[in-house]
Amino acid sequence: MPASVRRAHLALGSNLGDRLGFLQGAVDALEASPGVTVAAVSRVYETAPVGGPEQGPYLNAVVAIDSDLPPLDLLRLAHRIEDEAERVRTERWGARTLDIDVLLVGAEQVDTPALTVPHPRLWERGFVLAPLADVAPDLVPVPDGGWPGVEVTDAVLRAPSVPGDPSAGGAGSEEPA
Ligand code: A4P
Ligand code: MG
Repeated sequence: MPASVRRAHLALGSNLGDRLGFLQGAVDALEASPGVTVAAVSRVYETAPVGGPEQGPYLNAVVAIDSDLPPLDLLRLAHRIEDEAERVRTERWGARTLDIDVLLVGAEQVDTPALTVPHPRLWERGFVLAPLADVAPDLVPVPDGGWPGVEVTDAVLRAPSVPGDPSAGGAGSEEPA
């Protein structure tokens, strides 16, 4: 029996270089990955950095995908896409061009040194919860006033496979042409 397709959620973050370009590159790379369908893409948030050394603000987003890939394969895919982003723009040490975290893979639970799913810091981070609430509103109650340090932007990530994506120009678009 083939492995079943289920919904997974990946977090994207960038605070170096062409931040929006790196997030779009991640969406494009996911679209192009065999066995992966992009189902929804959140709005783009500008967020104050949490933890780590002093660094610039992030752009964060969440992508919902449908895939039959096991969680570890999704992590490997995430790392491959991160590596490609870093190859495009080799920056000095410090903040990263692209971070992709595996937040949720259906109802699966993984607890190994290489991978923990659900992501262990998922529920405490506004920069993850705000975009996750866009694509999975049933999972995330939005607090009054939103999350501190998290601001929605006007930027839009294109995902041609997503119904209603204005950039796709297909049926279901909510925007006039
Ligand atoms: N790993 C284990 N579980 C997972 C998972 N569910 N998803 C392991 C992804 N990776 C997972 O991650 C380090 C190792 O975690 C991986 O090799 C993998 O085997 P990494 O992405 O290489 O390094 P990192 O991201 O610097 O470390 P870490 O601990 O994952 O940090 P976080 O939690 O990702 O936080 N502030 C704002 N505003 N926006 C951000 O996006 N991101 C971070 C990074 C900190 N502050 C931020 C943001
Ligand atoms: Mg990470």
